[in-house]
Amino acid sequence: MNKKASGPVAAALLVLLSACSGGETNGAPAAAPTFALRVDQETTGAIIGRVSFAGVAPENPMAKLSGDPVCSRAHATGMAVENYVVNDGGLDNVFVYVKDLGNYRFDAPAEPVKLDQQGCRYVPHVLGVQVGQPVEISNSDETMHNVHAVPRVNREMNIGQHVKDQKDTHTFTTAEVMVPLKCDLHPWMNAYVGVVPHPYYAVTRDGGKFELKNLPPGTYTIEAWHEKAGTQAQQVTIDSKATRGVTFTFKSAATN
Ligand SMILES: [Cu+2]
Repeated sequence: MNKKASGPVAAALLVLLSACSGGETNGAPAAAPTFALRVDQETTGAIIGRVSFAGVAPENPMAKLSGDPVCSRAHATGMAVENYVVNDGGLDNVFVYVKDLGNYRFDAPAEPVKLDQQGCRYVPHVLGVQVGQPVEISNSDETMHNVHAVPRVNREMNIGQHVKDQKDTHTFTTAEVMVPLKCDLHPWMNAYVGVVPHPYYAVTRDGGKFELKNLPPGTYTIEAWHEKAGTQAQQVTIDSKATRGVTFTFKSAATN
């Protein structure tokens, strides 16, 4: 009886052990633990790119600032929201990043990425941060804001900033492109944070320009995200010590 029972018990134990070690259940030995590479700085290349904008950008709506006198005083002639920021035919506030870097490991920088509330708007409107890197959130206004992140995979965050010069720090724990932020007190205020597990990200500026530096040689999917115009991706091969030019062209969501 004991001998008959030992068969299934032993098999169950094997399956359990195998599951715990993350290996196969078909009897093959468990795969060796994966190890992450460090980037060899001697061989890195770079991408210098631009996001251009085809056509005429839709006019950005004006924020209804009248609900808060501090906000309306800060913008005597009104303030448009930042849906489309086009300079010299280039689209700014596009988050560009390497989507599939591969098995590299990076320490999260201790230096915080900064997000301020100035004149009842987020500065910057689009930002990037590494997983585990602190985001320092500040309030430069003489009014109350709250910073409310509504992520899909990260933990929700809602920080009230009641007084001028209040500072708080938040850390996103999981990669997520993009995490929307909003202020529940001022409905026009929003921002977007791209959380990535590596340093290869940029936000376009000065007419759609961006750079991704110190990339290890390889073939990558480069994704470009814009809050209204959508997302585009392209494959780019980076050779050792080489710099590649990359161009994306967006158009208005209304004409897609
Ligand atoms: Cu606010």
